[in-house]
Amino acid sequence: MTSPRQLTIVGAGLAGALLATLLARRGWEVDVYERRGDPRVAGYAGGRSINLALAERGLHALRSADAADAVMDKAVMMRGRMVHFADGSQQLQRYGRDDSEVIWSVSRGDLNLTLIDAAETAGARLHFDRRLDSVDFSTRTATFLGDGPHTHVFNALVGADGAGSIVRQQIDRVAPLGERLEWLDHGYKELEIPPRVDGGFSIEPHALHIWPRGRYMCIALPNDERTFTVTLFLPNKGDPSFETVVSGEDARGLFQRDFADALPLMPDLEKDFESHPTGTLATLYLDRWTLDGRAVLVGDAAHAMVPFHGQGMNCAFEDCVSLADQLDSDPDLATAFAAFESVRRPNALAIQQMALENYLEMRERVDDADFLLQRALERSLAERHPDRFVPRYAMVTFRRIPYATALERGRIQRELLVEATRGRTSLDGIDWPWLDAEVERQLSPLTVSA
Ligand code: FAD
Ligand code: E0Q
Repeated sequence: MTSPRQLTIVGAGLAGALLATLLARRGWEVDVYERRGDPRVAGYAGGRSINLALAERGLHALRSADAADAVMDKAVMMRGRMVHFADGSQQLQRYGRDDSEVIWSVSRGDLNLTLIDAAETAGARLHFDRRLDSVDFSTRTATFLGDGPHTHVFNALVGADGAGSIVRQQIDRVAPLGERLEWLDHGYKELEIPPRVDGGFSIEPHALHIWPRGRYMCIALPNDERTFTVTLFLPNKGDPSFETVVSGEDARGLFQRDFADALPLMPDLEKDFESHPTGTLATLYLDRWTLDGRAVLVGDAAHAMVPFHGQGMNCAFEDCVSLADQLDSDPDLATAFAAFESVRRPNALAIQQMALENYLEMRERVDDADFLLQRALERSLAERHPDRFVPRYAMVTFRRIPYATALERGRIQRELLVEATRGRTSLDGIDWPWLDAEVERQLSPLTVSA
């Protein structure tokens, strides 16, 4: 069966705008409906300069849409985590082997603008100020609200409308998706470090700064305009939590005690803390992502995750490339959607799990002696067996092997690291012959392209 090459995408966010570009460039007729106004007219409605870490998976997807150069023009390189310890000392923990293995801080607003431009240039039709309200799947009619209701008859609907997806809600009414939302009992608040008086960055620009404090933490990512966006992650209950840290004055007290080196860099802490909303965090699990050939979910709409691996957007972009490839190779939409779901769902589940694990690692292990010893051994093994022993972080961040493979190989590697360092405080006396043999026995070589 051959379906017409026509799609309607709901959401011109990161995934929606990229998918529209990829498909329009391949000759698909694409309509995109977005709740917000056109950011090129009204300014980006996200408002403040919020940034994201872009890694190899996302960058690869941008390259395949010819959008990488425009994005990389304003990206700030981050070589590693700059850990700010409680005693005020700092340490740069490199992410990769050298400057070929780094991640990039990009502005969400600029990135979204670039992708919206790319989608339009490629021939997609964009409709702003159109919020999806309801869908009648029997007549393939979608109703959008803007200046009054607008109905649109679609061939197939792509839900790229984020974690609170209305497409998902509407599919679920006619064919339950088995939705499970697991809330994290932590929230976040975005704050800012302005430039120094001379206009420069006030802390090291080429790093993702992190202040790990056990049950909570702060991070800061650089912006092209010399500011940093700081994100405070705190539990929702207990002490300290968003229950006890309520006013700007409370926030100052917390920073005074726990993030003392950051406090003098944040003149607007009180105002930012009180005026910015507290964000919530959750993982979304679905049993299905599709409604036969009529609808499919991508990105956060299908698999929202906690942000602690910096992979939500990267994963969403990978979804877009995968879906565009399936649509190109299979003329039947139902088959293409089903193939997309079966390839991507296990991988989304794997990165969701790794993102949850990374929160624990970030907030309570990066300053722990056992962890640092395991990391030292990990580096040695990666050097001894560059084709077999690739640290899990690197498999997720610098490679494009399936997330599920990274999770599985990471589990094997972790067991080896724990076993080999048990009861030790240094790498002296490590049983290298045993370890090398185990690596060769348990970890097959990864191909260069992966
Ligand atoms: P969104 O970007 O949410 O886009 C959805 C779009 O749909 C929006 O434009 C919205 O206006 C529109 N929309 C919603 N409802 C409707 C409707 N009814 N009708 C029409 N349009 C609608 N990921 C990374 O890769 N790296 C990071 O460093 C990173 N850091 C993060 C930090 C935080 C604090 C958070 C919360 C997330 C972070 N992420 C990160 C994850 C990333 O933000 C998401 O995974 C990504 O935005 C998902 O893209 P999306 O297009 O699926 O959804
Ligand atoms: C990255 C890059 C929001 C956020 C984004 C990130 C990362 C972290 C901690 C957070 C993970 C890491 N990380 O440093 O291990 O690599 O994107 Cl909190």
